Amino acid sequence: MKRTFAAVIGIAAVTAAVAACGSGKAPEGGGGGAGGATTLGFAQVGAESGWRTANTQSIKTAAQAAGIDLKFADANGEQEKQISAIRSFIQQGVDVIAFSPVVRTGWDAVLLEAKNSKIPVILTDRAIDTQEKDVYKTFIGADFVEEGKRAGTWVADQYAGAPGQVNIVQLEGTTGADPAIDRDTGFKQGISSNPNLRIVASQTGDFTRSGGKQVMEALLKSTPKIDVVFAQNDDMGLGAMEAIEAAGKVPGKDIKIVAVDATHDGMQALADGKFNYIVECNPLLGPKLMDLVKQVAAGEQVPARVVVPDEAFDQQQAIKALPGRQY
Ligand code: GYE
Ligand code: ZN
Repeated sequence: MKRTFAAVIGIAAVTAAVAACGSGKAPEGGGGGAGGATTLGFAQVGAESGWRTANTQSIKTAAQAAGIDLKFADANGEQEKQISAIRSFIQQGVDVIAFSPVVRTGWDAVLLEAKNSKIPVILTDRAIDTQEKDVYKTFIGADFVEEGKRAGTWVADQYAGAPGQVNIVQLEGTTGADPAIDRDTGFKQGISSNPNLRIVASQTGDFTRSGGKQVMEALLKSTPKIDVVFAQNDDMGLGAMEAIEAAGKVPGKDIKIVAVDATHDGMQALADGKFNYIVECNPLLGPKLMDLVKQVAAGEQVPARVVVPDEAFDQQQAIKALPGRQY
């Protein structure tokens, strides 16, 4: 039974490969790698956070496991660099291009170039705004509005029925980035059920630990009473945690910290009681991405949106989950 099944898969795979090379139906931009391996050009945001490091690792490992020839570019957080990386992938004639857009806008020109070269594009992790049609095949990633909403709802529930105004500061991610915009939207929806909750300051920490620390240091000086920090990622929350400690206050008690990502360091802070709640954002997109790469390279239809589901953790749940976490 097992053997028959494997054989069928083997034949199906061979047929798909032949179809991809010879039918003329498959996208033609790609020169392909040596021995017919699919070539993927991936343009990464950078290495701003623990999430990003885990995401890069997942993509590299999964490409290798899938036998995909990966060309990896790191844009160091700069859109221009990401655009030139994509252009160079087009020139090299890769089979598929995937990227995680630094910001939401400004991609139309380069995506039209990819389209004209018949190279399919997959948005990974972050979405874009575009007026152009059919410039990407699919978008794989989390629902950032939902993540923000879960964080906001937790805060609203914590202070349900408590008297007096609750002052929240938000540490935003990279300005113009899809997760920064969406988590802000979702968080505001989440806290809207409790009129005592007030966002008294909201500033970007660029999704980095140092950014979160700097912003928090300034906010601790300028804002007399801060009850809650909503950090749009763990790294900024960890930076804020350091700033709070340096100011002689106790993170998790004097000032609560709610974050998004659930990376190892964030989960450790939560287990230690220095964070209060984390909404997960799973960075391990590699395996599913490689499936999609193979499908679009073969000219197959793929769903326009692939949502990656997330969990959420309080202290007890973090203590339980930590040992088994992969990132
Ligand atoms: O939450 C943050 C990273 O796009 C989901 O980018 C990603 C975000 C993630 O820098 O840590
Ligand atoms: Zn979005």
